[in-house]
Amino acid sequence: MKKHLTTNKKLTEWVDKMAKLCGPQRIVWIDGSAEQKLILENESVDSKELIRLNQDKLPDCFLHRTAHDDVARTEHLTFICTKKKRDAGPNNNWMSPAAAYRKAKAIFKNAMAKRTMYVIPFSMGPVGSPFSKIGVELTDSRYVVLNMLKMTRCGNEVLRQLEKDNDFTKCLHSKAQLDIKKRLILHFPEDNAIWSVGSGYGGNVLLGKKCLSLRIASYIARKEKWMAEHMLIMGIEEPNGHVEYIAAAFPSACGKTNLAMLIPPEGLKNKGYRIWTVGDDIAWMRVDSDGSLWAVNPESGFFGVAPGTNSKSNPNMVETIKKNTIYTNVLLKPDNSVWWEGADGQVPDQGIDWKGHPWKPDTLDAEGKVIKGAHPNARFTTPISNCPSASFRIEQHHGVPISAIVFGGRREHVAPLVYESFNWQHGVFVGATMGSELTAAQVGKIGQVRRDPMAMLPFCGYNMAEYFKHWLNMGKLMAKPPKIFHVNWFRTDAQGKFLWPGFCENLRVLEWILDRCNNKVDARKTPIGYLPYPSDIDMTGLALEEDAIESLLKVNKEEWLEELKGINKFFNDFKKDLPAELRNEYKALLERLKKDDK
Ligand code: OXD
Ligand code: MN
Repeated sequence: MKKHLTTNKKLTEWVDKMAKLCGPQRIVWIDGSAEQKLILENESVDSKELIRLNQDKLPDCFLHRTAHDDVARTEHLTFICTKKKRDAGPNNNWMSPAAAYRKAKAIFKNAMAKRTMYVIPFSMGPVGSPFSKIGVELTDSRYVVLNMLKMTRCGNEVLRQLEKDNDFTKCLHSKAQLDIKKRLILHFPEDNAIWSVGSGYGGNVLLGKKCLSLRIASYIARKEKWMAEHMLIMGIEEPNGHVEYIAAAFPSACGKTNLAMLIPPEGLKNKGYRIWTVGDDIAWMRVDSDGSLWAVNPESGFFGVAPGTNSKSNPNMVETIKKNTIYTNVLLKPDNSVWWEGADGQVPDQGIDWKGHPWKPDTLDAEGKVIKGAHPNARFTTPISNCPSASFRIEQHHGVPISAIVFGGRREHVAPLVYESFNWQHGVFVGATMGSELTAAQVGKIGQVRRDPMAMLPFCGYNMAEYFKHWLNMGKLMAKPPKIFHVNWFRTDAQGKFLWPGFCENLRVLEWILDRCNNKVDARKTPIGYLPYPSDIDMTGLALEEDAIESLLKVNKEEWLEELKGINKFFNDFKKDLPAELRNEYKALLERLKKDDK
């Protein structure tokens, strides 16, 4: 493999120092070439880290299985390590940098013995864009390298950029023994560094993603006056050919990826709508000289959840993952292709499950539960360039202008299908009080609301009270701030049946949102914000139950008064740090609800 190109002393000295700590047998610099990718794939197949899938059906596709206890992000082992505990806030686990380095060093010591240390220079955002940030990840996992090649721009072009930029996030990862008792995901915002050890699961080890692009980036963004958010970015091409962009934040399992690449339902497609996908998970946003907010997706791939992905939920993703994709923890079929619960087609009559065991449908485990073929958090990693709806703006250094910010959660009651905030400050309150109900898939009482402000609770790299202040301040920097909305696709009727069909039909709501942004429709003023008149949501080709749209757009005063009690409790966690503006918004909403006698 080729030698590296860098003259960046800060980088070479750091690589030497980390190599001394981890004791690898050799060091390989990732150059981003197709030849090197092929070598790594072949080596991974030989070492059984990857299984080559049926190349006729799934060209350039591979399967990887993680350790059984290493299948999701481990939030309780994830820490923000700042000198002062207050800087991490009540929303984060905290460790002092000294204690964290000491603990982690003991695990990293010679952890890469007899292994290769790969040096991955990567850029989050298009290389050279003023939005972008460079990181360098050191890892002893080929799986990590092959994933990073899809999820980020990496290799020699980034090293060349580093000759000019010098600064980078120092990312160190080792699988070590993949021992959950020796697993730590540590962030050192004051040192611009991330150390992750003992895991091989994407969210813990693809350090450009949640660790850099959200936790570290949110910390940097506050200082540099921009925003790093857990948001999809999508372009909506309107019948007149104009494309408007929105950014949207939903907690996990609320359909962010599906929304980002939806195909319009017949009625709207005939009108001339089309969707362009910019990103499905992360948005970096800056105020430009035109006074509006512009966004880039720092990633270049999707790391999506496989179960439930099918031609109804996400036809564009079904196309995207047919080639050049790494599947993790899905079922292997006898023909060497893959399957997961909720995939298209028939359930296979046999296969090898995500744990590597022979599998047949409807087999029960010792506790009487059906054994799954794929882990519920099984994933695919695939480049955005595979996606039929990928926006041509993805590589543009300036990103896209954002017309609307949309927050959402999973609520059976309370939140209507859509509402618009009165202004930026009220919109920040709407985002800060966002919540989702726990489902049977999560630990906790079903129906209980978990607050997840701006869907950033696990990803904000500093005190969330300061994050709210930052949002409020950003509004003041914009001459033309995006309008802020809240949506809820999950409202149910008295029998517990969903009132709204969701999926591609959600575009009907986005159409109203854009009409509001362009002052094309009036709205009904309610205590919680502006709501649509039912006739302003285009229902062409959609048959809903009678009165469903009225029920979807109802604001129930009693439910909202109850909701405010939960919000008050949540706000109290931030004590005196909570910005007065949010307290005031709380009081104003309470007043409006009390006054409202409808
Ligand atoms: C993700 C997540 O993987 O939010 O995107 O957990
Ligand atoms: Mn996410």
